[in-house]
Amino acid sequence: MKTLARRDFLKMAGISGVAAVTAGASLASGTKPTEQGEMTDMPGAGAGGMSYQEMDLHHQEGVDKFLANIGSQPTFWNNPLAYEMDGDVKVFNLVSQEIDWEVEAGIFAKAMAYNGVVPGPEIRVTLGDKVRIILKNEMTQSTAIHFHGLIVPNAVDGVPMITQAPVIPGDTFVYEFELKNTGTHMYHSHYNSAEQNTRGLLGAFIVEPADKTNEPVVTGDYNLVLNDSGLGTYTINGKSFPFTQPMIAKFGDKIRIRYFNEGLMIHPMHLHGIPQQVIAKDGFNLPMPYMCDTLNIAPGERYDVIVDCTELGIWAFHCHVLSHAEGPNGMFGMVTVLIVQE
Ligand SMILES: [Cu+2]
Repeated sequence: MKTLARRDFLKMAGISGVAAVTAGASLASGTKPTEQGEMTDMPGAGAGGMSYQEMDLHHQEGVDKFLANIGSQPTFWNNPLAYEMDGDVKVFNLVSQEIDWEVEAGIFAKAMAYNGVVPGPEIRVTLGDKVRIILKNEMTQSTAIHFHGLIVPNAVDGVPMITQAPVIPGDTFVYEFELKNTGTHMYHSHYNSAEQNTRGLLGAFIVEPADKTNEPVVTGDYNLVLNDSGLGTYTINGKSFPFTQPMIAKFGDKIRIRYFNEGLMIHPMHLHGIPQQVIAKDGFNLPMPYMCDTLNIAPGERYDVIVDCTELGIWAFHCHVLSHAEGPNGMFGMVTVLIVQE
């Protein structure tokens, strides 16, 4: 990931100087995680009695925090899981644990995570590969892994009481199969899933074709995992604005964005300034790619889009259910930007 100096960002934005902001008690977020993980944001609530100056200050604080945070999470967009070879089998290890996960700086939520990160690390393999995924459950709840979108033998479909026994605390379960279909897929819990998936037991599972001749040639490949509910806020890759990271591209770059919705709500993702070309749905390449500026992603869906970075600037990129993105205290939740530099 390229880094962007703050002065360059401001220069690109055409901002010669940002008003000095005093550190206030208020966070930019309009939503706060709770012990119960309930959504507590109330759009419009909290504006009562706030002057426009206070509202402007809170919005500014959020943007300043976002700028200060750029580059602080180098694995934000791609966090591949390493594997070991056992003969011709790629062996991946996943450990599920209950952890405190920092959704915003200094704000921790009760999460469930694979290998200590939300989302879990990306598994990226090639069509025809043989994989072994070893799950060690270190949580206080039972669990199991479902490989969402992959064509696998029924015995490794990961649905407790239907295809396997629950993986109880302390136990290990081994999933082994061969990759029979390509595309953008995911792995996630299929047990107490409204809680386990939204608290973080999920990750990208990408199967590339062995022959890449027909794959789009891109300068960047970004995973954008949407989630809600379990961590008490709305997240992109486990983080809520202003603690998301920007996508940074150069003029003329062509980038691929892979969307995943692991939450309980729909999230129409709107990129300002540049259209998105949708090339695949649920891992299936579309016979007729189409253009849009807002792409609705329902729970369980994946979409692949291409963005031609033909317009310079800092383009807001956010969920257009606006109560997932902005309140009287500023932007929060499912917000990031695409920066197209010279
Ligand atoms: Cu949303």
